Amino acid sequence: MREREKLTEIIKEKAREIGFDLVGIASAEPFQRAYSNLQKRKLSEFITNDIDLLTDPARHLPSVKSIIALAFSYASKRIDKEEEQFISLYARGKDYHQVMQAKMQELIIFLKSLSKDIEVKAYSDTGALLDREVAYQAGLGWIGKSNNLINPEYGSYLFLGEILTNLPLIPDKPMSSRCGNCQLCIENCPAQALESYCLDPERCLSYITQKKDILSEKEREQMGNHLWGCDTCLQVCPYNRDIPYDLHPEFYPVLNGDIKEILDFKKDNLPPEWRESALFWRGLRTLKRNTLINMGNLGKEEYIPFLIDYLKNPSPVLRVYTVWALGKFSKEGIKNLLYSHYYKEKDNMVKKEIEDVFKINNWGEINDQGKY
Ligand code: B12
Ligand code: SF4
Ligand code: SF4
Repeated sequence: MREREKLTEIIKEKAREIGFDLVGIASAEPFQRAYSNLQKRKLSEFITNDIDLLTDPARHLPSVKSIIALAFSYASKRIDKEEEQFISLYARGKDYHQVMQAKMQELIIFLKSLSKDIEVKAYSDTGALLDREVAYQAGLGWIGKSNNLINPEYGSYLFLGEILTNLPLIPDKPMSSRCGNCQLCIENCPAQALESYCLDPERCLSYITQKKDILSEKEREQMGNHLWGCDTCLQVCPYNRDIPYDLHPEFYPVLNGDIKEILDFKKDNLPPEWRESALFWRGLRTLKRNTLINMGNLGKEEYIPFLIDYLKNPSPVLRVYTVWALGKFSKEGIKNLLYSHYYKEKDNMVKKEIEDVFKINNWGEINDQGKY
């Protein structure tokens, strides 16, 4: 076996021994296909809009000759009970960023044992390089119409990561799309965010549940019972049917949603499975905001006492969503409660929300002159 082939094989073997389900090698040439696709695409606030940086590995490591693409499956069948709130599977186990970094570090230590002059840079959702495009170039799968990277054996419940290196390795061949005439992800997307191979990130529920600003009326309605993320385009994909499940205990789904519990979370009473989940990066306030919206959309009477209590929350942003959720219960008692709260409320944003709730419910006008 020639030297480069041998080196490539040894590295792949080590990656599998560490536990990665998939490993492949991408060439370090700029990603031309992605470059032209990205020029036509809307990008989200979660990634730079510098297309060169997104598609040129040398901008990340000038000496780069190859990219080792890696993936872990997080597919699971361990969720069997109905829950009030929807939490995406990827956020129910340990934060994949940490698991990936630790496992990639093991591989980097091995790479360093092979050569003194080695240079590396590792990313998993952490850099301005496209993880899916790297995985596609390295033959780990194809990017489907859902935008997810799909492997024929493991499906698309995959976490992706990559190590850029100056080692000259043998690249694998990209896989062409096997979506064929299927359109299931496009037809079932609850936010109509997908159009063949393209995603409108601002419509995607996964994005809306993570977005910081005040959400529009439409976004709140669309969120439904989604506390975090959305898995519909994964759930309906035929390539996720006959796949291996529960391969890594780190990703077993241990986190369950309980609306009332979340509203009571504080830094010092937070269960470890919440602290260690990938959904925690946006902080407690975003989770509470989403929970209040979920309550409004689910509309169960049993939520009313919790919501009334939340009108005393010190955060004006959370009071805005509390008012909105209460407004979903078109009851005389709620109208009177919001009416009297309006005159105690000091924050203009919350007052404006109460005015909007009065308008939407045809409860008459409410304003600082005290008429309604
Ligand atoms: C920002 C971001 C998001 C944003 C925006 C995603 C987007 N597609 O624009 C939001 C919050 C919506 C999101 C949601 C999700 N994300 Co995300 N996200 C990212 C992040 C940080 C950047 C992705 C990005 O903006 N890419 C820009 C877009 C334009 O590129 P792309 O998605 O690769 O799209 C390619 C194709 O569309 C293709 N293409 C475009 N046009 C055309 C036309 C044709 C004809 C063809 C063939 C191809 C093609 O070219 C593009 C470039 O390769 C990456 C991590 C990273 N650094 O890469 C994770 C990442 C993509 N996310 C991931 C995951 C798991 C998710 C969710 C499943 C989470 C969830 N359950 O809620 C959803 C899936 C939503 C979906 N259908 O894409 C994984 C993907 C795993 C996989 N198997 O694909 C990643 C790689 C994180 C990781 N390291 O594991 N995400
Ligand atoms: S994650 Fe949900 S909202 Fe986003 S594209 Fe997939 S199905 Fe649509
Ligand atoms: S649901 Fe169908 S179209 Fe969508 S990614 Fe899966 S195979 Fe492709």
